[in-house]
Formats: sequence, structure tokens, C-alpha cells
Amino acid sequence: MKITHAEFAAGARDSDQFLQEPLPEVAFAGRSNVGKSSLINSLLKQPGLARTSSTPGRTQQINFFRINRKFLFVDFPGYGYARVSQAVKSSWMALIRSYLERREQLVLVILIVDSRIGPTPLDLQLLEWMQFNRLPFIVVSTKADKLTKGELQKSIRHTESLSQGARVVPYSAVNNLGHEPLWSILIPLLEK
Ligand SMILES: Nc1nc2c(ncn2[C@@H]2O[C@H](COP(=O)(O)OP(=O)(O)OP(=O)(O)O)[C@@H](O)[C@H]2O)c(=O)[nH]1
Ligand SMILES: [Mg+2]
Repeated sequence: MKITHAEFAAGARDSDQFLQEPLPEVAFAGRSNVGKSSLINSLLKQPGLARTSSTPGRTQQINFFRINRKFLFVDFPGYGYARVSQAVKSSWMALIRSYLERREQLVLVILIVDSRIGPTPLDLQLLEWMQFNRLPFIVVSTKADKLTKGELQKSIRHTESLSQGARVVPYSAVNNLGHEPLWSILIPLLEK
């Protein structure tokens, strides 16, 4: 897809700050530091759009990005970061859940896992919860550039076996592996 326009549209720390625009949305969820914001930038080829960091806990609110004035990418704060207080952790989870529970314009949740690790217990909880609530989701296994071909194949099979039947797409924001396959999943959903 040709990206002609990409902009930060809103940040929400509370559900009443969620953007209210009748555009289809794709949400990016996953563990802290797994590469959610990097995946957004890589898909859009806009390196500085979503802020990224080598220290976990960079994204601390739900950020909405408006693309081509036609759809939105939604960047979640990461979960599972040990050095965030329990109170903050549960407020982020509550925020994410309140978004996922009633978001009619949501066309897909992309759950991002680290190919070197695979789904963690918190990822599995979210996967099960999404399956139970019949949300549309896929898994992106990122940082694939850190593995050999053989290791990556093994890791994808492992992730598939744990992903509630969801499609698993290997990805790297460093060498753009997975860019085309992922867009070919997104385009029909966004152009509906
Ligand atoms: N090698 C490699 N590094 C990556 C890749 N994607 C992200 N990273 C690195 O992983 C770190 C975290 O990336 P972010 O995109 O900030 O991660 P995040 O999931 O948005 O993190 P939070 O907002 O803190 O939850 C950064 O140092 C990125 O450069 C990838 O595909 N390959
Ligand atoms: Mg982030």
C-alpha cells in the first residue's frame, strides 16, 4: 500500500480519550519492548512516527495514528514489564481491555511476540481472552533477524502451536522480512 499521509492523531490514558472517528482500526499489542512501535514504523516506512526505545515501557498510553486519512493504527503500551508498579500495570491492562471490549471499528489485533522467546504466559492469556471474545487477531513473530533460518522455522512452529489457530507471520523491522505478507493480510480488511 502506498502511504501518502501518516500522523499522530491522539493519545489516550483513559477510555474517554479514545479517538472517535469512523475509520477501521488495527491494534498492536504485546509485551513491553517486543517491538510494537517499531512494527508500526516499519509497516509505514516512517522511522520516527511511533516512538521506540531500547528500554521497556516507552509507550505509556494508547496512541492512535491516522494513515492516508483512511484508517488508524493503534499502538498499545506493553505489558509484562517488571519495573512498573502493580498499580500502573493493572491500569494499562484495564485500559487495553476497555479498548478491546467495545471497539466496533477494530478490524484486527496484531499480537506481537519475540521470535527468540515465543508467546509468554501473558501473551497466552491475551490470546485466550481474544479467542473467547471472538476478536479477529493474528500473531506477528518479530526480531526474526536475530535467528538463523532453521531457528526461525522452529520458533514459528512453536508459536503456531500455542496461538489458538491464529496465523503467525515472521517479521523483522531491521530487514523488512514479512512486510509484504503482512500488508496482504491488512489491505483487504482496511479496504472493506
Ligand atoms: N533486531 C531487531 N530489533 C528490533 C526489531 N523490532 C524492534 N526492535 C528493537 O526493540 C526495541 C524495542 O522496540 P519498540 O518498538 O520500542 O518496542 P515496544 O514494544 O513498542 O516497547 P514499549 O512501548 O516499551 O512497550 C528497540 O530497541 C528496537 O530497535 C526487529 O525486528 N529486529
Ligand atoms: Mg512502544
